[in-house]
Amino acid sequence: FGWVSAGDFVDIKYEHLDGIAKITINRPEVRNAFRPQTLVELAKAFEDARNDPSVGAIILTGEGDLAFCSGGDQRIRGEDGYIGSDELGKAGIGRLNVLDLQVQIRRLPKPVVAMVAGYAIGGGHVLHLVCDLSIAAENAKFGQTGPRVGSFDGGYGASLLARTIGLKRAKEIWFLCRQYDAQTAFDWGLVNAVVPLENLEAETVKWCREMLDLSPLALRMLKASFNAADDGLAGVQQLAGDATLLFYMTEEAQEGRDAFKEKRKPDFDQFPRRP
Ligand code: 1HA
Repeated sequence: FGWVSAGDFVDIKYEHLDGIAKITINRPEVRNAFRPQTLVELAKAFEDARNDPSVGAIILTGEGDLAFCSGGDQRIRGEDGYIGSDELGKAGIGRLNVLDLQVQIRRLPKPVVAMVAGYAIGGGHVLHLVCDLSIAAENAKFGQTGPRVGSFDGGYGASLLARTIGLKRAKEIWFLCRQYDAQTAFDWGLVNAVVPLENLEAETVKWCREMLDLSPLALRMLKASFNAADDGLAGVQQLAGDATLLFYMTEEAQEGRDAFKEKRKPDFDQFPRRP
């Protein structure tokens, strides 16, 4: 495909291609389960993709064909969360820092597309859920395992799932811990498309390229608008922040700034009081 590395990481790969950033969880030996370090690296890559003006769409995926992500690495789950082997695990204190990543993906004002081959399970399922779009390969499998392994994500993991596919189905997924194939996920509105595994990347890149042809500001406003109600005041804040961004670009707002700098009274009479 011609992806070019955009940074060196241990647990992930971060690459760019023609306006698209691809972030890959790279721990295939554990079905791309995440540890605290994985999430810190993901946060850095997403932050870079957010700040890079050449990036207009972001793909989140997992290395290999067997899994998108299998959630928290159960081998390093301590008594209060997932314990890192570096400074993140200092004093053996556990972390649930995937929650920060979920928020980051939703706040990031560019479309994020989950590219799912194999398992999207547990905390890995919630990661695809918080992405704006999901493209699945035919071998994709979706599900939550919390009540089986002694965990639950009652935040976006439950509420956003219910918003996405309905309350009864969301409760079924969480209460029974079954696995669902790609076709069922598509029928339920959990993914946007199902394609043969060999076409997964091409199809995902195609969707990204279509978005790259569109107005970035319109996409930004839409993402903030879709999230606003569900994210409460934080959602309103983001949408209002975008309104401020647009307002700053007007002569009316700039008159306020200029008057302050020129130590004069602002002249807002030149601007209409719109009906
Ligand atoms: O719920 C939360 C949170 C909630 C609130 C706040 C923060 C949260 C953070 C995280 C989570 C969670 O993610 S809880 C849910 C944790 N994940 C799971 O319960 C899924 C566990 N894995 C599986 O069910 C299966 O492995 C699988 C359906 C993904 C794949 O099955 P498969 O293809 O039969 O492979 P399998 O042989 O099971 O796995 C291959 C290797 O990967 C195994 O290691 P090996 O025997 O080769 O040494 C397996 O142990 C390892 N592996 C798979 N998933 C994980 C894992 N190792 C550690 N952690 C995993 N999650």
